[in-house]
Amino acid sequence: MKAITLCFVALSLVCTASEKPNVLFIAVDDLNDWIGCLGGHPQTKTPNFDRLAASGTLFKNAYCPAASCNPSRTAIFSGLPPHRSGLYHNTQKMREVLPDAELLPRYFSRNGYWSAGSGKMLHYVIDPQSWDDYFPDKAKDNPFPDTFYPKQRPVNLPRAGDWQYVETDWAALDVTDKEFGGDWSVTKWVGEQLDRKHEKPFFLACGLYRPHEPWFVPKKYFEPFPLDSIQLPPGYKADDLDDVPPVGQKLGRNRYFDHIQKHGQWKKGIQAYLASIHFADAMLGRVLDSLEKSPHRDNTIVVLWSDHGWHLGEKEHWQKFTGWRACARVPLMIRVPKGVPGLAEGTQAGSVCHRPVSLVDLFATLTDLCGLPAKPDIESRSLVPLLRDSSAPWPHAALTHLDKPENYALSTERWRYIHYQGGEEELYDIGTDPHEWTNLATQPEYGANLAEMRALVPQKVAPVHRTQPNQ
Ligand SMILES: [Ca+2]
Ligand SMILES: [Ca+2]
Repeated sequence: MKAITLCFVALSLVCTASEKPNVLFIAVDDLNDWIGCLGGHPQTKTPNFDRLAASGTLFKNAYCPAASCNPSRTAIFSGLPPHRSGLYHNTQKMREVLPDAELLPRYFSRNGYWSAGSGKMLHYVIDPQSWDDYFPDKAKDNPFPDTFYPKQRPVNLPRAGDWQYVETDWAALDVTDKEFGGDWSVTKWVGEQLDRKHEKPFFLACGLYRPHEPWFVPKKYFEPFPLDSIQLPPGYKADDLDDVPPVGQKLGRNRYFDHIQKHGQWKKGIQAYLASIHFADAMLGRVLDSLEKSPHRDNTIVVLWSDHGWHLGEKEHWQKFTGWRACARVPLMIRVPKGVPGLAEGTQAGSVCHRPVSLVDLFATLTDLCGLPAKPDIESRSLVPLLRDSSAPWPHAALTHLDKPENYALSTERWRYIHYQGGEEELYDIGTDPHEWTNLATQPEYGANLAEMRALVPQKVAPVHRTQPNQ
C-alpha cells in the first residue's frame, strides 16, 4: 500500500511539473510610489496593492524603460527598450516602428497559451494581431469599455490654452462603480475569465486605466481624503530646482503646476490622485478576490506594474516625462506559485528586493518562469535569480529614456544619474537623499561616482525612428 501511495505522489509531481502555469498580467496607468508598501504618500489607502506585494516579491527599485506611456509599454511588450527600437515618443506609432515585432501575448500564444486582455495595455490600441481575445472589442481596436463622464467639463481645473491636456481635471462623481463602468467593467470581464475552465494555460492581461487622468471616480473613493486634511507630496521642496542644470529646470518647470497653483487646485489635485489610486486599488481587489476563488488560484503567476510614475509638484513639475525618481520609479510586484518550471519553490511571501530592475525585463522573466524558449532577439534580462533570492548579486543598472536618445536616467541601487542633450548631468545618492534634493554632479568629490555611472550607459543608442524622411 505504501509503495502504491509513493508511486501516486511521484506521478502527481510529474504532472504538476509538466503543466504550464497561467499568467495574470496587471498594468496600472500612471501610478507612482503612492501605495502603502512603497511609502510614497502617508495618506494613501491601498490595502489590495499591499496584500499582493506581501504575498510575493516587491521590487523597491523598479524603473520604467521610458518616462511616458507608449515607449514604456512598447518596450515591456516587445522586450526592446527605446535605445534598441528607436521608439521614444507617445506620438510614434508602434507598428510603424516595429511592424514585425512579436509581442508578449502572441509569443505566449505561439507557445501553447490562450492570450487575452482587457483595458489599457498598449498605448490606446489593442493591436489585435497580438491577442486571441480582448474585451470589449478586438475588432474595433479600442481597449476601453464605456465609462461615465460628467456632461459639463472641465469640472475643476479651468482650461488655460491648447497646451493643456484636455483630461487634466478632477471630480468626485455621484455614481456607483457599476454606473461608472471603465475599470469596473474591465475587472468584471477579467474575473469571469479567472472563474472558468480553460483548455490551454492562459496569459490574461488586466489594464487598469486609473489613476491616469481625468481623475474622475465615484465619490466614495474621495471620502477617506477630506480636502482640509490633504498633505503635500513628501518629495516637494520649494527651491529644489536651484541646483539642477538649465535643461533640467526647463523640463521640471512645466506650465501645469503653475496653472494649478494659480487656481488654488494643488490640494484638490492631490486629493483626486489619492482617490483615483484608492479606486484602482478597489478594482485590483476585485481581480485578486476572483483569483482567490478561482480553480487557477494555485497555478497562476501574478505580475503587477505601472508604466511610469507621476509628479504632483515635486521639482515644480506636474505630469510625467522626467528622469527623476518621482516619474521613473514604478511599482512592480511578482507572485509565483510553487511548481512552475523556472522557479519550483515559488516566491516567498513578504520578499522585498532592492536591486535596480527595469520593466523591460518582464518578457524574459515570464518566459523563464513558464519554461518557454527564451526569445533571442530582445534585450530583456530574467529577474528569476532575484525572485529566488532577493539579495542575489545583480551588477546591472536600469535605464529610463526620455524623449530623445541623449536624454535618459540611469539607476543603480544607490545612485541615480541623469544626462541631457548637450552634456548636462545630475547625480543623486538615494541612499541618503531618496527625493533627489541635492545634485552632486557639480561637486568634485563625486567625480569617481559620476564616471562609474557614465560607464554603464549603453554604447549603442538608436536614433528616433522616422517612418518618413524629414518627418
Ligand atoms: Ca501611462
Ligand atoms: Ca535640488
